[in-house]
Order: sequence, then C-alpha cells, then structure tokens
Amino acid sequence: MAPASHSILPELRIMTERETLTASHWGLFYALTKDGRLTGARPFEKDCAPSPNLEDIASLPYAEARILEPMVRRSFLERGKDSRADRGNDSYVPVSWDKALDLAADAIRSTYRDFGPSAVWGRSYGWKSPGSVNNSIALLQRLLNLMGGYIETGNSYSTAAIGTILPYALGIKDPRSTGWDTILEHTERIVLWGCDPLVTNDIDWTTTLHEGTEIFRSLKGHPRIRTIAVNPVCPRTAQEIGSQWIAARPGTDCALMLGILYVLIKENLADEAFLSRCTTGWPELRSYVLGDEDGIAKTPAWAAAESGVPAHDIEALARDMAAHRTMIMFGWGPQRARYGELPPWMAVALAAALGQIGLPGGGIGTNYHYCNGGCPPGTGPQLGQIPSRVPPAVPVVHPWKGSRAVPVARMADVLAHPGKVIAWNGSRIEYPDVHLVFWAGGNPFAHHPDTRRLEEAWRRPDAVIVAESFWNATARHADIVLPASTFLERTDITPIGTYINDGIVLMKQAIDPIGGSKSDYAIFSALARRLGLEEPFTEGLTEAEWIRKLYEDARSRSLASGLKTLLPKWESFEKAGVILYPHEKKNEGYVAFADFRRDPEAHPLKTETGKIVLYSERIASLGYADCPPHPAYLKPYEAYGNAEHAADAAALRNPEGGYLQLVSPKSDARLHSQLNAVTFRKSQIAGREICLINPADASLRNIATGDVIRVSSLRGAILAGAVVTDSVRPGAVVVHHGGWFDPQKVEGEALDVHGSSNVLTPDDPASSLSCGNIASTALVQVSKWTGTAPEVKVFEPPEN
Ligand SMILES: Nc1nc2c(c(=O)[nH]1)N[C@H]1C(S)=C(S)[C@@H](COP(=O)(O)OP(=O)(O)OC[C@H]3O[C@@H](n4cnc5c(=O)[nH]c(N)nc54)[C@H](O)[C@@H]3O)O[C@H]1N2
Ligand SMILES: Nc1nc2c(c(=O)[nH]1)N[C@H]1C(S)=C(S)[C@@H](COP(=O)(O)OP(=O)(O)OC[C@H]3O[C@@H](n4cnc5c(=O)[nH]c(N)nc54)[C@H](O)[C@@H]3O)O[C@H]1N2
Ligand SMILES: [Mo]
Repeated sequence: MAPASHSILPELRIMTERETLTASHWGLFYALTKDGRLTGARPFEKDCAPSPNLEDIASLPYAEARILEPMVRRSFLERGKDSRADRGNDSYVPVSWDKALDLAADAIRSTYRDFGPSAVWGRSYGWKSPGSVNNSIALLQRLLNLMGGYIETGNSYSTAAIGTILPYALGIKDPRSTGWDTILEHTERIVLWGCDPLVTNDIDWTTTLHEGTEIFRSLKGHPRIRTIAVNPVCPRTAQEIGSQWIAARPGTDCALMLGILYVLIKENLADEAFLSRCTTGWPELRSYVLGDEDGIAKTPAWAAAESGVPAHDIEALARDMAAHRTMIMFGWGPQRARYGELPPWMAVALAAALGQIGLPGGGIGTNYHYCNGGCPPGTGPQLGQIPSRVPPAVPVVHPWKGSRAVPVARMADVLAHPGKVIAWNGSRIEYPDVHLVFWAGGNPFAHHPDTRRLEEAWRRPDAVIVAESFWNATARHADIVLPASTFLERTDITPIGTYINDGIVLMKQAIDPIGGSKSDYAIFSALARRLGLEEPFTEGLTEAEWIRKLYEDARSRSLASGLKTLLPKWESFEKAGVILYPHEKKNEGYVAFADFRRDPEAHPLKTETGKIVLYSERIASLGYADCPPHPAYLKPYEAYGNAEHAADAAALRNPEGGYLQLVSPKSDARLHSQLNAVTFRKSQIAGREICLINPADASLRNIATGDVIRVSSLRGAILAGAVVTDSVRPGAVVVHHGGWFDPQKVEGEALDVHGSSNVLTPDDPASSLSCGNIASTALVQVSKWTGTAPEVKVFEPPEN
C-alpha cells in the first residue's frame, strides 16, 4: 500500500491511494485506486510481457454502457411472454432487485414446472471473467442442475472442427505440444499456419504470465529459426518478428498443402518410410494428390490458381520445409469455416509426409498460439472451481424431450427449430424445445454467426434472462437484466495458466460495486433462495468462505500427493496474494509423439488403426457428403470463385469490382466483445469498427482510409470504417470479431451501424462431423457509404 497523501481538509477526508493485486484474462496486475476510484493498472512484476490492454481494463467499470440497476423489458413487464416478438426493439424499465429476482425465479420455476429441464438453454457459452467462485457460468449451471438440469452441449466456438477431427487423425483432441525449450534448441523453420500468437497469447482462459509472448518475440532475428506465416492477413506476429508472409486466399489451405504434398511426392522428399511405419491411409491420400482419384493432379500450378500463392513459392516452401527441421504451428482460424475439419487434418498429413512428427523440434503443434501452449508446466496442485455438476435437489417429473446434448454452435437452430433432427459425428440428434434462455458471462450476439437469424430465433423462447455488466446486444435482447459487478468489484481466486499451471492468485477487490450491481455469487444465491434451494446452492458458505475452501482443498490435495510445492497456510497466502509454482527439469525436453515414433506398435495412438490416420474407415462409413474420409480440398458454397453457386449471385456482384472474402479474426484490442465498451473510441475509424481492405480493392471502389463503408453479405449489412492497407491480401477484407452489434433502421434498411462481423457470417455447420461454427467462409460486397452516417448508440445505455 502506498502512503496516504494529504488532502486540503485532512480532518474531513483522508485521500487514499492503494495498489491491489488482482488478475484478469490479460494477466495479473495491481489495480491502482485513489479515493476508492480506479486510476490505472500496474503490471505484476513477474509478467514476462504485460498486456497493452491493462489501462483499458482500469477504466472498464466506469463505461457509460455499464448496467447500473436491474432492468426489465417494458412490454415483458406488461405482457410477459406474449411480448417476446419485441425483443431487440423495446425499452427497459428499472426495477428493484427484489422485483427482478422474483420475475427471474418465476420464469425458472414455471419452465421447470410446465416443461422440465429439456426446455432450458443454460449452457451460457462465454468467456466471463476469471474467478473460481464468481464463475458466472458454473454458478448458473449449479443452480439449473439443482432444478433438474438443462440442455447439455458438445464442442466450443473455439475448436469444434479441429477438436473433432484430431481424435480421428491422432487419437487425441488437443495434443500437448513439443516444449519450447526443445524448439529453441532444434527447430529451423516455424510455419505459423493460420495463427497470430502475439495477438492471441495476450489472454488466457484463467490468467497469464505471458511466457509464450516473450518466447515468440525472441524469434525476431533468431540466428537459426526462420518463421513463415500462411495467412490471408499479415498477422501482427509476422509484422513484429519479421516472418515471411504467404498470403493465401481464405479457405484455400488444403489446396496449398496439396500443392506442397505434390512437390514432396514428385521430388522424392516425402518420408515414405515414416508414412508406411507410422500412418495408415497414405496410399489413398497419395492417389488423391496425384489426381488418380478425381482426375485432378494437385500440382503447384493448380494450387496456385486456387490459393493465389505463386507456384514457385509453393515449390520453394515444400523444399524448404523438407530440408529443415520444421514445426508447423497450426492455429484455429482456418478450422472455423465450412469443411473446417479438413485443414487441420491436411496439416497432420503434411507433417507426416515431412516425416518429422516425434523428432525434437519437428512435426505439428496446434496450441502454441493459445494460453502459452508449449511452455513447460509448473509443478503444483490445480485449483478447483465451485462445482456445477450437482444432483437435482427437487424431483424431475417431465420426461426429457429431444436429445440431451446438442452441438453448442447449433444454438440458434435449436431455438428456432424444436424437434429438428440433424446428423452429428455419427449420431442423430433431435433438438429439444427451448422455453427459457439464461445467459451469464457470454455474449451470443457477438459470438454466434448470422446475428439477424439469431435475433429471429431468440424471439421464440418464453423468457430470456441475462446477467451482464454492460449494455451489449445480448443484454438488449433480454427480458430480465441482472447487473453483475465486474471482477474488480469483488474478491475471488484463480489458477494461473490453462496449459501451464503457474500458480494461484487471490483476486482482491479493488473498488466497491458500481451502481446497484452485485457479484454473480450474490445474484445466484438470491435466486436459489427464492427457488427454495439456498442450502444446497451455498452449502452454508459465504463467497469468502468458498474462496478459502477452494484454496484449502488444493492445499490438502497437494499435501496428500506429497507434491514438492506445498501451498502455504491460508493466512500466509492471503497476505502474499499469490503463489507461483516452480518449474522443474522433469517437465522440460518434451517431444510430442516421440514414443509413438520410436515404437508405434508398443505406443499405439488411440485412433482406429493405432497409427496416424490419413484415411478414416469410420468417417467413410458415416457417408457424410460434407466430410470426406481423407483430407481434401472442398470448395464451400461461398468461396473464392464460387459466387455463381450462391443462392443470390446477383446480390454478391457489385459493379465496383465484385465480391470479397470476409475474414473475422481476433482483435488485439479486445477479448471477443469484452473491452469494446471502453476501447471503441480509440479503435474506431469514422466512428465505427474498422474494416481492413487492400489498396487494389479499395481503389476499385473509390474507398480511402477514414471512409464509412457498407459491408454486406446475403445475411445482412454493417457499416464500418475503412482502413486501406497492404496487410490484407487482395480479394479479402477483415472485420475483427467482437465489435458490438448496433442494429438501426437507416433509410428503410436494417443495418448494424457499428460493425459486428457476425452479421455477415453464415450460420451453417462446418460439417455434419463437428457441426462447428463458421467465422469466415462469407462473400461480401463492399462499397463507400454515401448516405448520412447514423450515430452509433450501442455504447450508451438504452432508453427507459
Ligand atoms: N466471426 C467470429 N465469431 C466468433 C469468433 C471469431 O473469431 N469470429 N470466435 C469465436 C470464439 S473462439 C469464441 S470463444 C466466442 C467468444 O464469445 P464470448 O465468450 O461470448 O465473448 P465475450 O465477449 O468474451 O463474452 C463474455 C461476456 O461476459 C461478460 N462478463 C465478463 N465478466 C463477467 C462476470 O463476472 N459476470 C457476468 N455475469 N458476466 C461477465 C462480458 O461483459 C461479456 O459480455 O466467439 C466466437 N465467435
Ligand atoms: N487478443 C485476443 N486474443 C485471443 C482472443 C481474443 O478475442 N482476443 N480469443 C481467444 C480465444 S477464445 C481463442 S479460441 C483463440 C483463437 O485463436 P485462433 O482461432 O488461432 O485466432 P483467430 O484470430 O480466430 O484466427 C487465427 C488466424 O487465422 C487467420 N485465418 C482466418 N481464416 C484463415 C484461412 O482460411 N486460412 C489461413 N491460413 N488463415 C486464416 C486469421 O487471419 C488469424 O490471423 O484466441 C484467444 N486469444
Ligand atoms: Mo475461443
């Protein structure tokens, strides 16, 4: 604590300046306060690469868009569920906490009474804030499980396609990556394929010390390691560390990799010994590459025509990868697309053909860009969270209707089409009939594709309850809005690191709750009380007692297992605020798939053949038209060169130069939609979310940096601010994910006047295998906006 400074009237008011250690997705930091108000943030001294976004976090609680009191949608208050069609077009009325909680409890009680748990969408997908007690999603699910359950979901919006295909190909969803210590010792080439680690490693699902960021930065000018980025957008990582940029068209990675495989085969560079010893299905894939299967030889010239990467660059890349110890660092951008299973599967095939899987520093890793993947983990107990999987505390009378679990990214489809049957990774799923939606800690109006379709589907359920801190579009589409305090306004505890397990930090409360907001624990305990579930919900513990319990549980586990790092007594931990785990030699030198490579029979993979699978009999037996049994290049409906196949081809052709391919990657200024409430002013152009466009495409359309532009697809239209830049390839445009959705009627047209990319994306499944969400695979037209530019209103509270 800093010394108190003097005020003019010291007898009336003592000015206090404080530093409080806490933790966010962007890392640990000291919250600086003066007179109870946040004034800034100072990074934690052990943070290897503090986030540039910390200052914005310190202003977040005071955003104008902050929800200050419980609110109910006006016509819901008057007409209840009969007013559901007004969602998104209504005003809000402030009510007391008692009133809001009574209404929410009524909606929950009546849904379970009339329809049972299969009518409840309680998955509440989202990134909330760290905190193992005030984990809004766990708290919501804990409450709903006590009521009898809710519709379970599979997959995520992050890794649906890759996490579904890798078990077929490698026998594991998310293989541990070869350690960075090994990479730094052995690797000669790093291919950043569809990833931007200096952007995406800025955050962690828990919190972070940014070890990965520091290592990636150290690759700049490295004497041995050369880096190459394959991406339609020149990633910030490549710009910072000086990588070669291979600017492939979006969605053409498989074509590009097929061209590389062709060169490897023709020039005897494919490691046939490894392929026959460690894989199955290479003969089938090889014949596809050579064109024996479909009559198309996947030559570099063919690959060049698809990907836009010159044939000689493809040849050079193939030879360079084969001649050097090469690690393919595969990101998750390419798999959030139609047929998104195929690029990661093809990348596994490419790594197998290079024959370096299981060698130190070679092969493929799929999480170097995320949560410090590849960093050797520390040694210590994992902190748990408040349990959400609790048995029902009341009798469940209604039989379950529909399937118990659905693919998470079919959410809008589920809301819209109860009873619909779909295929999903070998099973048949029947959608339940949703009557109640409850979200706490996620922003579906930012994360789900095709926002306009979501808006329609969202108007079907009888009631929508949202616990949020900000007036984003999800709050603006709710019936009952419960104001949650931010993590800076409550105390909590969190582990440090998703893959890396760096320790535990106490997130001490820095400021009082803003307005009438309450912690999620307080909100859900109050709801539990109204539902007669207070005792099983709280187990008689306060928020502070839960925090201590989670710590004591971790401590006794560590004592029982004789772990070297014993956690200190609670009192010492509370005083220190943080414990960091030591890094041990035994966690270093890890080489992924080394045992398997040495002796595949003794260390079989958990795949259908025990080997790396390049042709899957199991996938073949499913007979899905949208997921072939070996990695292949399939062209989606809305792809480069495919406008003529689109339902309304004319709408996609505009006189000023035709359609462009949309890419919507992560923003370095946000975590999805989080922080936009405070960053919008400095990150906007022309008062809106930016759209990156190549000079060639911009000049065809008479667009200059700073112009307001209209970007539209078959699904909807947004306004954005143009940034003309060489860092996006011709034919592609970028609207980063997570800009807030601000729907307005402008000259008779329904427009999002701020620039949320998901207004443009299609809500199609990646394929019947994963049913994953799609963030790219959209054709858009772009034109200069010549009308009057409407004011963005979404960062102010809605009307009363
Ligand atoms: N087009 C496109 N779409 C995408 C992606 C893409 O790249 N492009 N990425 C996808 C991916 S990978 C993901 S994971 C999803 C992410 O989608 P989300 O996780 O839904 O996005 P966030 O903006 O992080 O939403 C978290 C919400 O929780 C609120 N919140 C924060 N802390 C608390 C708290 O303590 N209590 C409560 N009650 N609320 C809190 C925040 O204000 C915010 O509104 O988006 C997906 N959608
Ligand atoms: N700053 C910040 N960091 C984050 C997040 C955030 O919102 N902000 N979100 C976090 C979350 S939840 C997740 S799941 C991870 C996601 O990590 P990723 O999914 O890897 O991140 P994205 O930005 O969606 O995509 C990575 C890259 O893929 C590129 N890309 C898009 N389409 C294609 C394609 O067809 N081919 C190729 N070769 N490249 C393509 C994009 O331009 C982008 O640079 O990031 C995490 N980190
Ligand atoms: Mo994600």
